[in-house]
Amino acid sequence: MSEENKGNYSADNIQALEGMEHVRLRPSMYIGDVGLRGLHHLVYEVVDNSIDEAMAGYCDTIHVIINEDNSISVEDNGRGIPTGMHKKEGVSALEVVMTKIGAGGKFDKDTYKVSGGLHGVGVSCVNALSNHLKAEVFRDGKSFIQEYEKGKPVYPVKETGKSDKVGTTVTFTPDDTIFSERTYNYETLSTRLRELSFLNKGLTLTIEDKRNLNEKGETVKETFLSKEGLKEFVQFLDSSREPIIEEVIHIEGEKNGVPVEVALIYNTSYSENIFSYVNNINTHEGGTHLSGFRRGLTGTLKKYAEESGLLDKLKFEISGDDFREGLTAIVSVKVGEPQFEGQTKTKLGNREVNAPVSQAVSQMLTDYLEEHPNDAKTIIQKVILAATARHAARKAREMVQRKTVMSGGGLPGKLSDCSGNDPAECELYLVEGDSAGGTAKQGRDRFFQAILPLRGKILNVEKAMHHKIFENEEIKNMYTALGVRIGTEEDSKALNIEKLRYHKMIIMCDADVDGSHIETLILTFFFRHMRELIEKGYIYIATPPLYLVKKGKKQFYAWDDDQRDKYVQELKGSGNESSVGIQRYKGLGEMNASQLWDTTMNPEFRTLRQITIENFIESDRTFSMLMGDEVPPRREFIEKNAKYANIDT
Ligand code: 0RA
Repeated sequence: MSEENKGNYSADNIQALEGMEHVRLRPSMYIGDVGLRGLHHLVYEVVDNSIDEAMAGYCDTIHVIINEDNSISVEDNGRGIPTGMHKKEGVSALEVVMTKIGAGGKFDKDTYKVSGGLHGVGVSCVNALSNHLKAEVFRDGKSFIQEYEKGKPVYPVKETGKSDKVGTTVTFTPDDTIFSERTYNYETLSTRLRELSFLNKGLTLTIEDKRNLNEKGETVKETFLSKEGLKEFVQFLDSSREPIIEEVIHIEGEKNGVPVEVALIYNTSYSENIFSYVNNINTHEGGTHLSGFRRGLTGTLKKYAEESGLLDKLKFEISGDDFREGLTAIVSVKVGEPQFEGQTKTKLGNREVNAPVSQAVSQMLTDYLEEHPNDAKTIIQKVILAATARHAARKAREMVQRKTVMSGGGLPGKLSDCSGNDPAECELYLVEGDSAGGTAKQGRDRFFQAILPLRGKILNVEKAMHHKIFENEEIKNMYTALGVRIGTEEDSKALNIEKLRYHKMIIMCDADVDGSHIETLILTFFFRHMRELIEKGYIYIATPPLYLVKKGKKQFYAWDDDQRDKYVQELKGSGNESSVGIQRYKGLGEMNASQLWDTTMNPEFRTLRQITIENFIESDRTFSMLMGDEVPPRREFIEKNAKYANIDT
C-alpha cells in the first residue's frame, strides 16, 4: 500500500467514526426523536434488516423479545451477516455492517434492498445509540459473536463454537443518556409486528415480553403469520364494519418493475379508509402511489358504470370522493429508491410510480368487475347513493354558509369569544353542557380563552350521512367558531387552516361515562373531518380533578385515588383533630368558576392531554368500533378500558 493510500484508508476510518459520533450527537436526525417514538424506532430498524433478508427469500421467521432488563433481542433465521474479512475496510463484514453508517447490506449488490425504517438508517445507527449491543451470527456450521459499547467494538469478531443453526441475533440496550424514555411498550411493538405480518405474507413474526408473567405464570407471547396478506389486513380493519360485497378484492402484480399490491372492500359506512405503504412504511401523507390508486379506481369504476347504463338517469356529476365512500383499502408498493417528502417525510414523491399503480389497478379491477357483475352493481349503486347524498349535502352547506354571511361576522351566538386575535395564543374550550359553559365563561381569562358550550350529545359522524353532518347545530357552530371551511366539493378534507382562529382546542367534559362518550364523539368528529388539527397537535383534553380533600382551611385537589389517599394521610397527620372531608366531583357543574380556573383552565396549574395519532390503523379501528354499528366489540372495549367505572357508582 502506498503512503497516499494509507492516508486515505485512515481518513476513511475517521469518517466512519465521525458518522457514528454524529448519530450520537444528533440522534433526532436519524431516528426522529429521543422519546418513546425513537426508542421503539430502534426495534423497527433492526427488524427491518431481518425483513430485507426475508424479502430476499432467505428468512421466514423473526422473533422479537423484550428481555427482563428492557433490552431487546431480534432473532432471524436468514443467512447470517457475513463474518469474513471485508477487503476494503480490513475488518470483518459484520463489524462494517455494525459500525459504518449507511453500510447496511449494500455490499451485497444482488440483494434488492427495499425495506428500511422510517429513515432507513440501518442497524449501525441502533448500535451507535445503544449502551451495549451484541451481534451473534450462525452460519457455515459455526457461531460468531461481537459486542459493542456505544457503537464501538469491545473486541474483534470471534468464533464461539459449532452450530447447526443459521441466522442473526441482535440484542441491544438503548443508551439511557440519550433516550428520555426507557420502557418499551408491548402493545406498540406488537401492533407494528402484526402490521408487518400483513405486509409480508408468509413471514412469521413473534413477540415475547419477558418482563411480566400472565395469570398462568407464563410470559406474554404472540405470533403473527398472515397467509393472505393485505386481504386479511382489510378484513382486520373492517372487522366492526359491515361489508356490501362478498369478498375482499385483491390485486397483486408488477408493472414497469414496481411491485404493486392492493386489497379493497366496500362497507356500509360513509367514511373512506385508505392506508398506503412504501417498502412497509406507512405513508400517512400519501403521494404518487396513492394518487395512482385513486386514478385507477375512479377511472375504472366510472367507465364500467357508464358502459353499463347505470348512470343514465343521474342528473348530476359524480365526483372522485363518491367512488371512495365506504371504501377500505390498502395500497402497498415496493420502490427501489423512494423519495419521501412532506411535513413528516411520509409522502412518496417518485413520479414514476403513479402510472404503474394506476395501470395495475385498472387492469385487474376491470377483470374483477367483468367476472363479478353482482358486486359491480352493488358498488356502483353505493357510488350513486354517495353522489346523491353529496348533492344534498352541498345544498345544506350552502344554506349554512349563506346564513353565516347574512348574520354578519358569522360567529355562533353561543360562542363567548376571546379578545386576543393571535391564533397561536388563543384557545377554544369545547364544554359539555350550557351550565358548565357558563361557569367556564366566568372563570376564564377572556383575553385568550374562548368558550363554546356544546349541548347534549353531538352527532355520531361515524354513522351519519354527510348532509346530516352539515345540518347538525353543534357541528356547524364548531366550524364557524374555528373559522375553517366546511369540506368543499372535490376535497372534503382540505381545511383552510390559515383561517383557523385558535391553535388549541380543548375538550372539557364531565369525568363520567356520559362525559367520556361525548369526548369520543367530538374526537371522532375531529378524526374524520379535521384530522389535520390532530396531526398539528392542536387538539387537547382538559382534565378536571376528581376529588377535593379538605381539612379546615387546607384543601387539595386530587386527580386519582392514590393522590387522594396521599392528601388524606397528610392532612390527618397535621394539626388539630377536626376531620378530613373528601368531596367527589361528579361533573364540572359542581365546581365554581374560581375552582374551575384553578384546577382545569389556568395554564400554570392545569394538565392538558394532547391528542396524537400514534397509529392511524389502530385509531381507525378503535373509532369505527366505538362509534359504529357492531355492539359486542364495543362492549368488550369499554369493559377493558372502563377508566371511569368506579367513579360512577
Ligand atoms: C448481507 C449479505 C448477506 C446477509 C446479510 C447481509 C444479512 C443481514 C442481516 C441483518 C439482519 N439479519 C441479516 N441477515 C443477513 C449474505 C451474504 C451471503 O451469505 O452470501
